[in-house]
Amino acid sequence: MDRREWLKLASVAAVPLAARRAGAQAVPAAPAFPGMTVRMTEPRNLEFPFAELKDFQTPTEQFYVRSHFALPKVDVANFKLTVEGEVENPSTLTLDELNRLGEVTMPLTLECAGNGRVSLVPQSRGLQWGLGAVGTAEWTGVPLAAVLEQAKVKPGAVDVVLVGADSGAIAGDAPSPGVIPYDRGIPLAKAVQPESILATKMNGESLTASHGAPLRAVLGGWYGMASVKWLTRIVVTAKPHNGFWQTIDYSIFERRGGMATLTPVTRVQPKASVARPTFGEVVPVNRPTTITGAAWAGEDVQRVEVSTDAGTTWADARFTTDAKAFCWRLWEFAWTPTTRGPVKLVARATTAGGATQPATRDPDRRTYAINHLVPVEVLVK
Ligand SMILES: Nc1nc2c(c(=O)[nH]1)N[C@H]1C(S)=C(S)[C@@H](COP(=O)(O)O)O[C@H]1N2
Ligand SMILES: [Mo]
Repeated sequence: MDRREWLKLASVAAVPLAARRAGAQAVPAAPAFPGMTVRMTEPRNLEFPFAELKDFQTPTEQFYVRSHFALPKVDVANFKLTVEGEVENPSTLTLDELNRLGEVTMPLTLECAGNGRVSLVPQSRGLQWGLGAVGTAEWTGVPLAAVLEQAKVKPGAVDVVLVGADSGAIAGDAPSPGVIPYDRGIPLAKAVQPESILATKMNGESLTASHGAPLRAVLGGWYGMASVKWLTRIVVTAKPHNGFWQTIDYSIFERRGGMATLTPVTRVQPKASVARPTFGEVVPVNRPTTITGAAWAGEDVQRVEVSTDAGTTWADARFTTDAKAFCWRLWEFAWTPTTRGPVKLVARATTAGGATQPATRDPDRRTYAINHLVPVEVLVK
C-alpha cells in the first residue's frame, strides 16, 4: 500500500463509529487530497499543512500545488518542446532529445509569492495561503543553459519566455486579454544559471500532473511563479516580455529616485516560519518545548533567531539540516517557559548578505513577497 492509499484509509478509519452507524450519508467521503489543506479545488490549489513539517525533503503528495487554470491535457507520448525566437537554431525536442543534453539532480525550495497572504491586514484579494505554500523537492532534469546553448541564442536577446500548456481567461478589475497561456519571461542572465533547470522528475519519480508533467521549469531562488509547469514552448525575445503574469499579476512597486515603478516579482525574500508549536497551541509551563521550523531565501540563510517575548529579545536557533544552495534549512530552538499566560513566538531569518525580515509589512509589495515578522501566539499553562 502506498502512502496515498494509507492516508485515505486512515482518514476513513478516523470517522467515529457512531457516525458510521448513522448511515452512509453521515460518513464523509475520503478527502480528495489527503494530507493537504485545500485552498481551491478547481483550479487545483493545495497547501502543505506547515505544522507537519518533518524532513528537509517534502513528500511529493504533500508538496503545495498552485495552478491558475485547469490541468491541461498534455500528450505525454508525443511530447515535444519548441525552442524559437531569437535563436540561430530553432528546434522541437522530444523528452529523449532533451535528456541527452545533460542531466542534473538538485534539491531546490519553491515558495509561492503569495505564501502567508492570510496574514495581510486588511485582508487582500487572492488565495488566502497560510504558511505552507512552500516546499523542497529534489528535481531532476536538464539545465536550461544547455537547451539555450544548443538553440544558439542570438546576440541582443534579453528574455527567455517559458510558456505552459495551460490557458484561460482571468476575470476581475484587471482582466487578461481573453484567453492567454500561463507564461513568464526570465532574463537571460538568470536563465543560464545552474539553478535554472527543466525538470522531468521530482523526488526521483516522474512529475505528477499537478506539478507540471511531463516537463516544467524550476528556477531556484525565485518565487514559484517563474517555475512554469507543463512547459511546451520557449521563446527567446529581444525585448523584456512584459506579459500578464509579470505586470498585472506578480509585480511589486519599486522606488527609484522618488518614483514608484512596477517590477516583476523575482528573488525570494528571507523568511523563517515556525512549524510547531502552532497558533493557539497550549504549551506546558516549566517543561522543555522544542520550537521547530524552516528558513529560506533566494540566497544563503546564515542565521535564524527566535524571540519568546514578541520580538523584544532574540536568541539563535540551531540548524538541524546543512546549508544547500537555494534550499531551506530546518531549525529548532529549546524553550522552557516559566510563567503562565499568552506568549508571542517570533522567528527571524538573516542571509549571508545581511538581508533580514522587516518588522512590518511594506505595502509597495502589494500582495506578494510576504516576509514581515508574524508572531505565533501560544498559551503557556
Ligand atoms: N503552467 C503553469 N505554471 C505555473 C503555474 C501555473 O498556474 N501554470 N503556477 C506558478 C506558481 S504561481 C507557482 S507558486 C508554482 C507552483 O508550483 P507547484 O504547483 O508545483 O508547487 O508553479 C508556477 N508555474
Ligand atoms: Mo505562486
